[in-house]
Amino acid sequence: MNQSIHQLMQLVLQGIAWVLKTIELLWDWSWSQITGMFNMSWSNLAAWKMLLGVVAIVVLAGILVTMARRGMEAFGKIAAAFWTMVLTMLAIVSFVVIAGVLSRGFQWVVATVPDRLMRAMAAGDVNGDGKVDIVAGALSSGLWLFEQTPDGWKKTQIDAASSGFEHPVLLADLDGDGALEIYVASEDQQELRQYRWNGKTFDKSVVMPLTKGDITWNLTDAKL
Ligand SMILES: [Ca+2]
Ligand SMILES: [Ca+2]
Repeated sequence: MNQSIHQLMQLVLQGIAWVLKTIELLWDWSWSQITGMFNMSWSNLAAWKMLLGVVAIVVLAGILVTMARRGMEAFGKIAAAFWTMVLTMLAIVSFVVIAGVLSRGFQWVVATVPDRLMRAMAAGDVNGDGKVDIVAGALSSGLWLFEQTPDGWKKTQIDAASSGFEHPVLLADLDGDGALEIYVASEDQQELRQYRWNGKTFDKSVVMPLTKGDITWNLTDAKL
């Protein structure tokens, strides 16, 4: 499709160039005839030819006046048509640009993890740097942290020994100190765990055991 559009544009440009070249040729030939008539020697002409020449000059003056008036009208129409064409092209191009931006966004990969399933993700500032992080629980590759840095998203494995089919995560400030903790249902390890940022790394503790074989669909916080 892109190649067809380019070919169509080339055809349109070639057509416009051909029309302009034809107009230029006709203009040059006609103008050379007009100037040639005024440059010729009138003194040796017969009286009837001089009279015919005067009539021709009067007619020519009328044609030039009409041409100037029509030319002004044509210039206005050409300018309006050109402006309409520019606006139309901009409208079409804006859709193409929107499609391009959407495509770019679709191709934007934050990070990848070596796993085949990741059902749980939560967003919040868990390391106190003022920027929102993403914490994710993968099927078997562990618990992951994605941080925003000036160079893009930085991926860190918080705990390799945490896994489960759902492996849900919750970011909440349950101890009320103003900082988010990470709560994770580590199903394979049969533990509901808490991770707290100590300024350098995460301290892990067990909140409660989980029953073997249970699926922990989700974690949520609530005021009881
Ligand atoms: Ca952060
Ligand atoms: Ca807290």
